[in-house]
Amino acid sequence: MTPGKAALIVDVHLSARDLRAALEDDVRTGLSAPEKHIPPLWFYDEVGSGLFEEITHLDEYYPTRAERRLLTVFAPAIAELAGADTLVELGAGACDKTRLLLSAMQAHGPLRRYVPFDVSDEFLRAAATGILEEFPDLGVRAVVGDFGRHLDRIPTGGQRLVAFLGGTIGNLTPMQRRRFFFDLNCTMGANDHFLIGTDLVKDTRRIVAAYDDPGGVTAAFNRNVLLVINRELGADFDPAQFDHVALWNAAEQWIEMRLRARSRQLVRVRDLDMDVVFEAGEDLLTEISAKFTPERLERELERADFVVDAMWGADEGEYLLTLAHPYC
Ligand code: AVJ
Repeated sequence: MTPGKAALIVDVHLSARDLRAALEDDVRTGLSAPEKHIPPLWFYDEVGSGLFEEITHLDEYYPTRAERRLLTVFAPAIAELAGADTLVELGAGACDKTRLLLSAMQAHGPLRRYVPFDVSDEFLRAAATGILEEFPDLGVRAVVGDFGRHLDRIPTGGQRLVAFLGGTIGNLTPMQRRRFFFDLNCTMGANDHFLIGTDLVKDTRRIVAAYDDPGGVTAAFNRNVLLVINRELGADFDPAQFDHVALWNAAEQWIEMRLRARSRQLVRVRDLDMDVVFEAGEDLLTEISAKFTPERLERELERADFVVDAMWGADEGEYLLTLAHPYC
């Protein structure tokens, strides 16, 4: 470490053992449920993270580009409204978006700290190290945790901008979302701000196409969760026997990704001593990705005691950035 430069500090609240226990729980519960499901968190091993990165470059997958466009234009306005000296980033944000925010915050005022928060230890260290190289005066305090459980471990103090980008909030059910907004609000001070990126409801064909590309990258990403379960828990899924399905649930206003058994499948999960039957045509629900209207998001935030400062992107109707602060 160069003298005079800020150090990288990593707080680990989620060990490899905790993660494994969580996967065991999720597989045991999800595969024995009448409607089989597995949380989307488990897509993201090294291969899955690489496939997601590939998805963000697909012509059909518009949200990443839409969010980056908005940040490129509005990061200075966000920095000015938030007036923050600390950026907290929830979830695995692509680093180029982080840089847009950090640069704007630095140009605007006294940027001191960056707190990336993620479940993946390795990902965090790599990302945080890269940021430190570019912003050598920044104090980087990385936190390894699960935003469903460890929001209260995020360092407080100073004036913080808490960013939750990429539309990841869409992976939560309305109940989980409500709980998340409420828990987050409880950890925030009167001068902190919350920046959230959400995909918007739009032409259904366009949304479905973003989750069902003709090159099959999203299908490979979807099936990868079976390979993760095979490797981590000694299961014997044959991914080739499952079709990738992306469908729009109009009642819930979300995309569902499913893996549909092409024929009857008998799957053994060795480490859980568990045998699972998939009937032909039976689905495993692997992800929901909720889409919003600006009005609905504002209502949900207000219900969790947030006040909306500004929304960007609502006019184009493609993607939305929202800045809010706790109502005190
Ligand atoms: C990373 C959760 C925002 O829901 O659009 C992309 C994940 N799934 N293609 C999304 C994803 C299929 C993505 N998020």
